[in-house]
Amino acid sequence: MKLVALAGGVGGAKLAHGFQLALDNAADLTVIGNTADDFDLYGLRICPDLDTVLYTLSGLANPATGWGIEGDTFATLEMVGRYAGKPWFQLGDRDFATHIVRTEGLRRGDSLTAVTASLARALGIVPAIVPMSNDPVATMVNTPAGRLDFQEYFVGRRHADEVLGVHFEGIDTAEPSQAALKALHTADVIVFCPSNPIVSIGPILAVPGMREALKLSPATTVAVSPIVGGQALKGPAAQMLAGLGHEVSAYGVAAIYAGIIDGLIIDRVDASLAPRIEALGLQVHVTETVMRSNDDRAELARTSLAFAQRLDADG
Ligand code: FO1
Repeated sequence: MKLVALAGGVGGAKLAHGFQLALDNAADLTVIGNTADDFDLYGLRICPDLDTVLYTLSGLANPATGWGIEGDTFATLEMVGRYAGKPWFQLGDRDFATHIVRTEGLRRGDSLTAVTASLARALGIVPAIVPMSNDPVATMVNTPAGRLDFQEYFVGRRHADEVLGVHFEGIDTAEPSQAALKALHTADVIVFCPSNPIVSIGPILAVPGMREALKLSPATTVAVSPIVGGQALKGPAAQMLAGLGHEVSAYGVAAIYAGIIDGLIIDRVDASLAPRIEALGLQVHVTETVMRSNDDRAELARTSLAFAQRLDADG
């Protein structure tokens, strides 16, 4: 059973970890990661979403934040701060190593796919972690304060600005990575992890050719709603959905994904939304979706797979 998970930030990485725990053979899992959050800082290429998956699947992630490395120290950043002013983006010493090695690989001419695979191998990760594209794509957020780079909006200004629009710079000329296309082509099940539908899953779907690859894939495709009880479990998904005119609910997520997925997993607290979601032509499964422990991650992973397999069997 070949499984592809589309993942953005922390929620996506947690469910990807659940699949790694739940599958008999973790090599059957490919995680396609969002790279539109990527940016350059201090001359280094930072890929926060790929790194969150790398650290989570290797057991290195900081459980308090979900991103960065547990127990990391910040001596390098402290020194950088003495030279270049107060840092606004927290990069730990060990995390810096990832960015240094990645940047060196990219400068050498290796693709982001190759560099990411090499980092994953070094960390002992069995599933494939592949970028949506090898080409740079940058999420830009339109706010009343003007157009902001994603990390400036998200981290620098703590996603406090109203979101008037979002666009993905470079997306028109970006190509999907061959690794992502191949994984979609051979997948039995595709899962959209509970990541922000606008800025985490949105860029992956916006890469030209990606929607077609999803449509052509023989896989059953299900998503897990990142909106529970009208709120995002983490991050600015709720404000973004509202700002862009979507309903802030699992129904709003369903409406965005309708036509691309076969089914949506929603939380028990949202059970009453099921009939409206079904009216969009989607199957619905209601379960606990909040992942507080590794057991929760594995359980949600097993539930997602069983749901997809049931939809497949129902034809
Ligand atoms: N998120 C923050 O809120 N503040 C940070 O200082 C921060 C640093 C950081 C460093 C490395 C990394 O891989 C991720 C980091 N993140 C930080 C998370 C990241 O910016 C966001 O979670 C994603 O871009 C949204 O998916």
